[in-house]
Amino acid sequence: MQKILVARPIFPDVIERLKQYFDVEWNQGDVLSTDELTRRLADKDGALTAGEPIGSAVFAAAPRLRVVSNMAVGYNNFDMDDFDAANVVCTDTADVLNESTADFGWALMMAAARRIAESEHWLRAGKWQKWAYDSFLGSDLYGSTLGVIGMGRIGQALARRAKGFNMQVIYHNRSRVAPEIEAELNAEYVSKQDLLRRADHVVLVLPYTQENHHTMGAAEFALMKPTATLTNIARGGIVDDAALVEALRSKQIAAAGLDVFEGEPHLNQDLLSVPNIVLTAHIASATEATRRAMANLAADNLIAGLGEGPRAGRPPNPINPGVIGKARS
Ligand code: 8YV
Repeated sequence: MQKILVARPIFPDVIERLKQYFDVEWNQGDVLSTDELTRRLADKDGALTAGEPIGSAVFAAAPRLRVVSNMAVGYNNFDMDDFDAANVVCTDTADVLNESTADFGWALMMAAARRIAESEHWLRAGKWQKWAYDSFLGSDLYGSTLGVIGMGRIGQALARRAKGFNMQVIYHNRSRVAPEIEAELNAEYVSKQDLLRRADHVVLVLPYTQENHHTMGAAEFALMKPTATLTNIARGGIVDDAALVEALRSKQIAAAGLDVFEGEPHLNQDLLSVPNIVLTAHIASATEATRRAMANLAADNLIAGLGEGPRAGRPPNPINPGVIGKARS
């Protein structure tokens, strides 16, 4: 039997599925350090990960490793050049999380715009004595302009929901999406600067890459409306968190919703003392059904990638399909 490592606690029934095909080592404890992960992968043929950094140092120590299946749509934890050089297949769980993640983007955006977390903290602190006309005045979503940066599958799912809110949708992306998608979403392609100047609510749904590091920093916040909100459901590092703290404190923008952070799970502590921000712990895909679908898809990718099961040799979500079937180098 081939050997695999499941690097994180996941649903036990998914582990049982994997055991039908593999000799499974399952880490049910803390997140493995890179050294420990490397050590444990030394005799493995495959791995199921959720954000662990993997590149040439791991491959040098793990000569049998042929497939790494990430339980995520984002794979910025993988060094793709190293995967390609070593002929290691990697896979993601794209698509099954689109709708849950788009729902959550709206939840954060609405919470930020309508100051839900701020009001709740105040209420829980026992400060509510009377109704007041100017308590927690927020900004409307209905009839406003939604600016989506990153118009991939999740960005499109998010934009599709804007219709019910009668919002104008503008977007920025590496490249324009197909005209029929623009028409369906009633979305206008604009430059990043235009988007920041015009949008009432900016949502980030782009992958993290070196080029996207600090896509939103001081210069960008300066372009936004003082009534605007920023929501990040993409990756930490796309927003300069320290600059965001300043923009929120100085009321350069009205509010923010963050599900992802630079250096998470360790946060810039200044974020915690800013009132006009909603903070969640990287849970945009976290519904029971979606996390199950992600775990099962990650298992399917590993089973098929390692030549087992009904789709042997054809993993559903390969990121680098060109290396499938090539000998490890
Ligand atoms: C994952 C995510 O749960 O899919 C992604 O890219 O950000 C989340 O849905 C998380 O990355 C753990 O792998």
